[in-house]
Amino acid sequence: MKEKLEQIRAAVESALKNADAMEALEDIRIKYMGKKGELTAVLKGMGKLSPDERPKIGALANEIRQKLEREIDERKTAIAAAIEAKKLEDEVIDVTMPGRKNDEGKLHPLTQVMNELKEIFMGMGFSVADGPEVEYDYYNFEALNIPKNHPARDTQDTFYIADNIVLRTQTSGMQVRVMEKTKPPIRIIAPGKVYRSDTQDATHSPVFHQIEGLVVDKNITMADLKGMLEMFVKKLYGEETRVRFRPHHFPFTEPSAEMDYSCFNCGGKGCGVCKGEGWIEILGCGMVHPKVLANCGIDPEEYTGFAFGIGLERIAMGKYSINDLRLFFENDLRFLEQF
Ligand code: 2U9
Repeated sequence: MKEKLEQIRAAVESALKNADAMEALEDIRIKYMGKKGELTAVLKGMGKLSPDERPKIGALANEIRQKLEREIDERKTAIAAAIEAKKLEDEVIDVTMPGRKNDEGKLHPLTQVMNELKEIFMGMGFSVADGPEVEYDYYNFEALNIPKNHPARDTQDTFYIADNIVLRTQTSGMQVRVMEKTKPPIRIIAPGKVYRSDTQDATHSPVFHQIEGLVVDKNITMADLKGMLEMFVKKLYGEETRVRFRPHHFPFTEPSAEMDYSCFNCGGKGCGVCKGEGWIEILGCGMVHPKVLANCGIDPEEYTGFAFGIGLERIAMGKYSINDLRLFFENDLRFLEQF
């Protein structure tokens, strides 16, 4: 037994001399002191020794084991230090070198415009309403006084998911839901994506963005509509901006109008941006149709309201002088990086 132990000690010592990597040291440890290692086997066989032999051999075995463990540890520390030293020698860091520039993420131009408009309306006391893009026919059309045979529902304009489910063509369904649940006063904006089955070109896309707004309370008049929307445009394009309203028609508002603002580029004289008009259209609006109020459970005798709808792409195109709407949806970094 004693010879066997001495043999193991000699074998390990010679193996250690040749071991110059962490892996080799670990292999040696396992070979001799692992669960099935040679030294471990000797220690396990101690029970078979005679009582006077056992303490002597036991002490020797333990001494050898401790020595080997210590040596392996020392070698491991030495190898780790050598690796670290080599790494430091190889990796020369020149702190005077210029840094590498990180690519900076940016918000999409439409998100920037959306955020700007939201901020303005929130500053005027509006809260933001959120809702589904896949919408019931009822919320997208019926409640808004657009009956079954109305041309606005034409399958050429609307993506139908099922008989009574559409991709929303406007965000108005959200306002209907709020009116169903809330007693006026109501002052909300409904921003989001909307879908229309248009053929794509420089000014049409099957998906685009809207912000709609709705105010309902006692004694709300067309004067409130005009005052609030004028204030909005002045906040967006500057205090000197003027607005004008032209009569229009929407099924969900009566009376209805479209609003133009004096060209931000020429101030109204006429230029390339406003195509010589001096005015640029920005939104549609009107007094909420009494039938729509009634559909949503609000008594049109007691309450009145106004609503408006703004197409975001048109505003962004004007703001950044972009002449093709498709650029917003192609995600070409050369375009997006400019904002
Ligand atoms: C309810 C009642 C009325 C929302 C309105 C418009 C006028 C409008 C267009 C702007 C450009 C659509 O994106 S666009 O093509 N929208 O002109 N939208 S009034 O009226 C509502 C909404 C909800 C309950």
